[in-house]
Amino acid sequence: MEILQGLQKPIKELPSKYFYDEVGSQLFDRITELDEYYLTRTELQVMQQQIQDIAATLGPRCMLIEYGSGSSMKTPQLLDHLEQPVAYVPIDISKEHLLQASLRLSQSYPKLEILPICADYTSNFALPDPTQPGARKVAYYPGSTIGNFDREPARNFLAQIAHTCGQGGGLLIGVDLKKDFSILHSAYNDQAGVTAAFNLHLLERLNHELNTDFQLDQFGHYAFYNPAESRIEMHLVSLRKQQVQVGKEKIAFDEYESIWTESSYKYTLDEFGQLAASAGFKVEHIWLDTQKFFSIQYLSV
Ligand code: AVI
Repeated sequence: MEILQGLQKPIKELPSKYFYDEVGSQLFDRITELDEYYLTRTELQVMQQQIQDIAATLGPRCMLIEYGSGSSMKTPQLLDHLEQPVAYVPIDISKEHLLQASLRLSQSYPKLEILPICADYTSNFALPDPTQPGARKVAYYPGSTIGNFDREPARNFLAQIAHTCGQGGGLLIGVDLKKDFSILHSAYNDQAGVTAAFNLHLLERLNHELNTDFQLDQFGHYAFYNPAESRIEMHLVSLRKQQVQVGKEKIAFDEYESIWTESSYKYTLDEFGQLAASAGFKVEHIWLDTQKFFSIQYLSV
């Protein structure tokens, strides 16, 4: 339904959350290893270099709530340095990843209470109570995934996190920053074509899971930085005039008409500070790499 509605809009669009099936997630993992895709590498470097300070800022006895935890690959680094963490709450839509990760972590951290939640993390899920009462709630949202939200949804989502964590709680978040457009452009137009494959895979997924007949070689990957809107826009452009069957409907494409598949907003530190403030957070601490490409920020409620 959401898919059909998106394709019937005057400017066609598909929600970027549909990228992440098994193959899409593997393609994304490959993106994170690309030379051009500085985000993951830089966030990891900042995290490694500043981990003592980050852990000290988060403080003792917190309940760590990870939004979109996936395989919880980044979590041990944090858990290893936190002082007496009380509980870890991974939230992810993929049950398999969630349970595998929870099992793995429970073996490595036998004293830590692990309370997985299988849910769309933007939905209104109920937070479980840890056995030990009185822990401060600290949310963890790495990867600059906040950049994939439009402005108003980003504010609403951050406000929801602030509400979940409550007074005394906080959010540790990775935020990609504005920079030279050519660096941004390369990050979403890699030489090896992995980002193009990731984008096109969305159509392949629709063909498999819905009744659609997109011809993959009749669409092209197109990503560019839109400075007026401070975002990378990713599109799939129809290479000819064509019709695509979507269930019982036929969707008509003009030559060069596009489907908007993703936005990735880039912020200055001031802009993100304003967004955080409008959602009820105060920026307590910012950690940066030497080139100021990427920030890790601790926001308090
Ligand atoms: C998940 N997210 C932060 C990625 C980004 O950079 O916006 C998704 C992505 N799209 C293309 N390349 C990576």
